[in-house]
Amino acid sequence: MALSAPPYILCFFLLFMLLLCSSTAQAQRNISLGSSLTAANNNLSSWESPSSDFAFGFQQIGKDGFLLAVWFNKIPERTIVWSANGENLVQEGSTVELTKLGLVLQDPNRNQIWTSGLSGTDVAYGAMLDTGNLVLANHNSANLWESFKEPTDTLLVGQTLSQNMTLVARYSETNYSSGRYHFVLQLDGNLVLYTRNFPLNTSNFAYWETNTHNGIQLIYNQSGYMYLEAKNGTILHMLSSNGTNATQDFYQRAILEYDGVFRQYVYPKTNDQRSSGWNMAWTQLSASIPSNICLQILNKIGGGACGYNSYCMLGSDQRPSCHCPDGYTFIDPYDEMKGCKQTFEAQSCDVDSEDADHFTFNSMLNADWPECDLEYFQKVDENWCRKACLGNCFCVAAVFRDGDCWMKRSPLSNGKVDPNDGGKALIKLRRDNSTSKAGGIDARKKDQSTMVLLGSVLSSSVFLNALLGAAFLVLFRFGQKAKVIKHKQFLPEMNLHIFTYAQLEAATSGFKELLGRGAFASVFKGVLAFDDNQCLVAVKRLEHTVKESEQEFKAEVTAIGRTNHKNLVQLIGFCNEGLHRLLIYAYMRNGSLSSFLFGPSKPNWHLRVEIALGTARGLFYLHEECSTQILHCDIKPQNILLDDSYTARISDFGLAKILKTEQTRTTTGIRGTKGYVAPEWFRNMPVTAKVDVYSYGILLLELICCRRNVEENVKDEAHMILADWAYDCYAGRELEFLVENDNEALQDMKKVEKYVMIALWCIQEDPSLRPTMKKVMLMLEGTVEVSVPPNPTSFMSSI
Ligand SMILES: *[C@@H]1O[C@H](CO)[C@@H](O)[C@H](O)[C@H]1NC(C)=O
Ligand SMILES: *[C@@H]1O[C@H](CO)[C@@H](O)[C@H](O)[C@H]1NC(C)=O
Ligand SMILES: *[C@@H]1O[C@H](CO)[C@@H](O)[C@H](O)[C@H]1NC(C)=O
Ligand SMILES: CC(=O)N[C@H]1CO[C@H](CO)[C@@H](O)[C@@H]1O
Repeated sequence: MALSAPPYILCFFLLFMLLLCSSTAQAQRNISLGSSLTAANNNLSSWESPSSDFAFGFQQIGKDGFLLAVWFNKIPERTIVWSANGENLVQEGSTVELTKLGLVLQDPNRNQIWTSGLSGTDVAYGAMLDTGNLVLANHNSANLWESFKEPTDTLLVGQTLSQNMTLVARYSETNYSSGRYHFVLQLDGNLVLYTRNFPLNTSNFAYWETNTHNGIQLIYNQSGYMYLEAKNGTILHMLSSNGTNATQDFYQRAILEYDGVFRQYVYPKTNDQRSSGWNMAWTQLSASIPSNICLQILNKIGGGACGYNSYCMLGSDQRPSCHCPDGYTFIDPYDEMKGCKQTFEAQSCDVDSEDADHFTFNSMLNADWPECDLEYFQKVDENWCRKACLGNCFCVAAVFRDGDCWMKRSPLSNGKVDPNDGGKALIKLRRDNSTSKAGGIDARKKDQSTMVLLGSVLSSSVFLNALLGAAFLVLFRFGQKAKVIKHKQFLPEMNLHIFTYAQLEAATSGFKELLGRGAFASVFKGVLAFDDNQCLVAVKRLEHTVKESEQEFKAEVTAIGRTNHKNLVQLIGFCNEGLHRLLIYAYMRNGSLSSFLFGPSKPNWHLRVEIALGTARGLFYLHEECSTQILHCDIKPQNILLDDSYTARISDFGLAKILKTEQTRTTTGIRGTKGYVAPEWFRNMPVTAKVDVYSYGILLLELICCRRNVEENVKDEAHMILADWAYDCYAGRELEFLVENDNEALQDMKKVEKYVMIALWCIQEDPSLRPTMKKVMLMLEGTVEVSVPPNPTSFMSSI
């Protein structure tokens, strides 16, 4: 009968069967005994919840191995909400099996790595529920084990944290082993955030608590509210006050993040809103717990939220980030919470040493390192404080505030920047830029390895032969093949890599994602793989039409490659192949200052001050501290990039100079951008470093006022050119107008005035009246007084 049926009916029948099968598969979510999953590179098998919102299985963590986990399954971001073996990732071929004894995770050699731990009980089946709870049940459908009862760092809607249960922060964003913080509902009814006595699993220092005595459970209810409840059901403490993000429209989670902050996130379920990703749920950002961890962790023992010799600062996104003061670098750039190390040799304590003369200070406003005081003096002035610290070989920094002087000992701890503190920290630095003795030896060792490496690849490359100049021998570390490049060599110091055009073409997927385009170059996003690491880069492709000499390109690359400053974008390498000229820079996640400053969410005043300072420091470095002076010639917000911690990093420096020779010969070839260009470009006057000072002045005004120098849509025509308006406001003593509606700036009018004055000095038409970048920097930092600036245009009228 079936045979005689027309073929299409057969097809329908098969299709129907298929649909039936898949729909029963949808409903049949019981995981039966003996089921197993295997960790494999390209095999995404998992056990999904009926709605597919959650799944359980293996997730690959970089090249480190596999994590047995539960995750949000329908969103592109991998968001893990529970994991079994964060401390102990397993390799490909490992399996998890559901047995009568529960879930058992085995490595490829059948060693047991983890088990859900149910001795002697009879598991009948398991299920991944739509709530995100993974359960194991017996024949009576009674839950014997639930992932909700053994949380890692995340709570989901419907999950409760009962007494004695703990959330442990992971070590870093991508390292799932236990980190430095935990969150516990204690048996005494108090809900507490602790620093962990890493690597031990004990509590160290409580940095937030509800101070309750009868809390019985922390509830995350269906409306997205989170609160601590007493036995009789009364709410003792509300953790999240905003439950408007209904669970039917939003995915939700609350997590103790690796930075020690407990945050609640929501993610829209509908596709059209997807692009926004996970957002903080609490409308008041201050509702993250604690609101500013930088100020909260203050313990006599330990380094604080960011480790020793570093400081913690809240970014404009209200997230804490760790930074090293000038003269210090991260011990491990991949683990910024590990603290910083000095890059120079410490001051000698020998009696007749004149070492003190070799030290100076960099000042940092609002910074402090409490809990490491060496000495304390009152009723002194800043100069006295500086001298006292210079004269004490144990003093590594001093904090000066209103006549009080605290000398600080090494290592600095609990570092923070808090605009409410006021005062300034003076960081002691070795004046000459020589690094420590140890560093010197390291450098020599590296040079030797460079030469060996060089020798081995030399014969194969024409370009390398061209670089035979002795200077290049010590400057470059060659790695024609990616394999040769170790990731350590890839990071901070001046290690330029040479790439082939093909490598860069692959890294950018054929120059697909354009980040920006200028007159002479286009910039593309790319990914470079080095050993185990993937690294985002910005690849700048110079246009073929600009054909400067080979020699000059190399000289410039050398000059840029030699630069190393935290306020410059780091050049990683280059490609010089036929007509192809490309420069490879570190990728800056937070984009350009332009989009930030003129975008919808403006940076706060204190961050703008930091950016102004950082940019000034970077320019000062280019002008005065590099072996060859580098003029930027195109300072503007588009060329100031912001790194992960919103530190200003100047980009495009030196490149302007590469293009210079050809461009300056033509009278119309003004380099730079309208509105930021110094007048001497138009006037047949010598072009010096002062052109950058001019552009910086304009940038500084834009930073102060959060608006562009030229704004055509303004109510009052007199406000169209910011530089003119700013001078009018200054002369008329009505600077408040410049920072209207900016409460933070309005409360800091003294600094606003000082910064406007500095900017007015910078934009003097007469280049000789403009200060050097060094002086600008010292004025911004407050080391040098700012005198009354003349009208910037008075020079023009005298010509
Ligand atoms: C799962 O298995 C249990 C016990 O065998 C059974 O009672 C339950 O109905 C099953 N659930 C589904 C969705 O099949
Ligand atoms: C995660 O961090 C811990 C603690 O520093 C470290 O021991 C472990 O090797 C790291 N794991 C991975 C996969 O990097
Ligand atoms: C969740 O808790 C809040 C605050 O107590 C309450 O107003 C709301 O009705 C609760 N929602 C549910 C679904 O229980
Ligand atoms: C040791 C060292 O690198 N010293 C350099 C410090 O910077 C000046 C320029 O600012 C150079 O001239 C020194 O060679």
